[in-house]
Amino acid sequence: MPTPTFTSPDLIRARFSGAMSAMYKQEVPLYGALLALVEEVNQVVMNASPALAESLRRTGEIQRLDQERHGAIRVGTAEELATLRRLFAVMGMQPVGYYDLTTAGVPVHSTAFRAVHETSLQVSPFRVFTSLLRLELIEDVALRELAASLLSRRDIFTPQARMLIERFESQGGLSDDDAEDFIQQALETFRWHHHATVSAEQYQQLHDQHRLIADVVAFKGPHINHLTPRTLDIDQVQALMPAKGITPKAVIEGPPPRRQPILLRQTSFKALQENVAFTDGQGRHTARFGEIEQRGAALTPKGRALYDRLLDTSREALSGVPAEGNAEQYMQLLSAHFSAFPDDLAQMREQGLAYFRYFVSDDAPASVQGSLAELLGAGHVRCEPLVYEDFLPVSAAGIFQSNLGDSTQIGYEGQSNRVDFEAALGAQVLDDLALYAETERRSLEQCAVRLGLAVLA
Ligand code: OOG
Ligand code: NI
Repeated sequence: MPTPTFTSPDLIRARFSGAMSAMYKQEVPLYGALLALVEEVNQVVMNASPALAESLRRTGEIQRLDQERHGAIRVGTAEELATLRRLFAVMGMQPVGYYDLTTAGVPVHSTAFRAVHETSLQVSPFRVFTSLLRLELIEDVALRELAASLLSRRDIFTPQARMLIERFESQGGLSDDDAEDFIQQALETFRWHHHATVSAEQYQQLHDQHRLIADVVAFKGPHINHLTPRTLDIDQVQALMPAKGITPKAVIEGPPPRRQPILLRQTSFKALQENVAFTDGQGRHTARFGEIEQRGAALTPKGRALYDRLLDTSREALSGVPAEGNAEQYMQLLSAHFSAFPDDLAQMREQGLAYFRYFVSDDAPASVQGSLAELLGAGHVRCEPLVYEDFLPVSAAGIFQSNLGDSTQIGYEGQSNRVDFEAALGAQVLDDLALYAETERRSLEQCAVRLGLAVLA
């Protein structure tokens, strides 16, 4: 028998991401408007800054820019989460990181499914922020039982999707035809359902407990609730949104504007009020929204600790949570506090605050001597910061809250519970910092080989 040729998981992911974007554009036309605006601004930024365009070319980022997006879904049971893990594995996506949102008053914990190797990320950086509802946090016993019974009665995967996941696992891959079929079948899980599975009264009860609970429990599936394109200038897009009929949330989450962007800045537009059919009549549900993000350098543990400290002190200095009324004051506080974070790549590198990728310059000699610092100084080696591929818990909570129309921040008692999350997932989540460190190390090894050095440090 000839050996079967399988479609690369990276290509399945790239195609799935494109199919999802097309579906969401149809479902939420405002997402299409946002995409067009982001593309327009990205083009203006690249034209105005040849240095940035050159750095995007050198890292290959430029090819992934216009197809770059992340989405988010919320599921209700361990079985749903574990099956999603297997579904995402078909597309070369693995769970990275653990995010506990209960401290911010959102009864979920989460991970991000994404590709982990730099070559895969370059083909498609598509990521899905995936949250599991923590039913145990619903205090009302009858309501908790209602939620559990609704969840136990639904299957969010098509039988054909389940079959193709199993085939992928047993064969070690999917043929082109199967991959195409898989993409269509997997898409069904993320589709919007106009029909709710509950009565109007049950919906109200779930909703009154927490709006998120109604969103997770009252429908046939975990509809994709947003898709987020990557912009090169989030302040610009935020400023231009109103003119396009899009109302952004009050503040951009994450670090303040900088010459050298770090981590992740995000803003979203308010969730839409959509008509839904309950089992006994018409109603409305608010869940789906649009978001944009600007990604910057991935930070080392030292850099991240500094970021967390500066964010905390900025927020402590603000009276209340960032909102409409104090948005300007918050941005000023952020900028003032973050002046303690070097805004210069050489300093960020020398102080060990960010991860980098190293490249040998085209005109470097075939063999050289020297330390990394010396070779960088001589221009034989260049570096670019690694892009942050993950999420930020405080920012994610802000995005959740703005879309749940909820400005209260009362945390649930207790208890980050990574062990329970991983038991539900059926696997451990990967450590994002280890992934960045490995990418950096691989790039140094490649440079050493090219320059005829045993090591480069
Ligand atoms: C997820 C919100 C978090 C982000 O970009 O931080 C998120 C959700 O609303 O389900 O997507
Ligand atoms: Ni998001």
